[in-house]
Amino acid sequence: MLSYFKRANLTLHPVAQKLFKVMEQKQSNLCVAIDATKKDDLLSLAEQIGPEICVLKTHIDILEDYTPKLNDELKRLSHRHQFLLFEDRKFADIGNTVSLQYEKGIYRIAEWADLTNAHVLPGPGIIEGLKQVGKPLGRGLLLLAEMSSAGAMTDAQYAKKAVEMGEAHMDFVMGFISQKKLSEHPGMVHFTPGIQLHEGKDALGQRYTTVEDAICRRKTDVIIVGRGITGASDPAAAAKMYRSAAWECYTKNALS
Ligand code: S5P
Repeated sequence: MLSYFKRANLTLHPVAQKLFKVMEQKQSNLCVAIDATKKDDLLSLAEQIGPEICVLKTHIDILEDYTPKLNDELKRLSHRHQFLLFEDRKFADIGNTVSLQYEKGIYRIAEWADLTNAHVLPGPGIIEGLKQVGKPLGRGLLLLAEMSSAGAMTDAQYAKKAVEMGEAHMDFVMGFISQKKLSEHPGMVHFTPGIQLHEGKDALGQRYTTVEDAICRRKTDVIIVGRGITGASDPAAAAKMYRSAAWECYTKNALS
């Protein structure tokens, strides 16, 4: 398999290039989902795990004390620790509406998030709408091709369509949220949520698989870990452990 370093040279997408380089420099293919509802918790966790991650994933709309100043604080942290910011907005509307949701409103996502994501349910207009806003700012988009939750409607046919839509818009789409590698294009990055140390589930339909299963066997690129790290008694130590496990799988893949 190609190294991330080689893949950086096989894509023209500015965010994918930057991500591959950060991954190689930091030896990290770990994205942490910090689903905090207070901004101090978000910032303090980001500060603790910053050195271990290539991407910080946020749900900005769950914060109870959001102020626009947070955008700058997140940007500062991302520069200091060299990680990218991913707002997990999961856009799902017609092109015109999502372009407004992405650019305007309170959160101004396009202003600070290097990447965001969208469902493909509405068809390619959603990509066009987000692209109008994000491409001039040098942003990137991930498409949700498969979901981790039990009973998800993202079957093989749906995932195939998502990949086709993504590959037809590679000037803005840089990858997928999926449970396995779906696209053979070296520039497409696969992010996989639903990761913990052991297989299992939560009380609300989330399903977990392991780092080894996602990266070694299903050949995805970046693991997304939330409560496995943020709920640990020492989140920095947990992040270190997930990072090295995921990196070890990647290096094994890259050698094969
Ligand atoms: O299919 C998905 C897609 C996403 S982006 N399943 C997911 O769980 N996610 C997100 O990943 C979810 O919104 C959450 O922020 C994170 C998983 O968190 P965890 O605590 O279950 O690891």
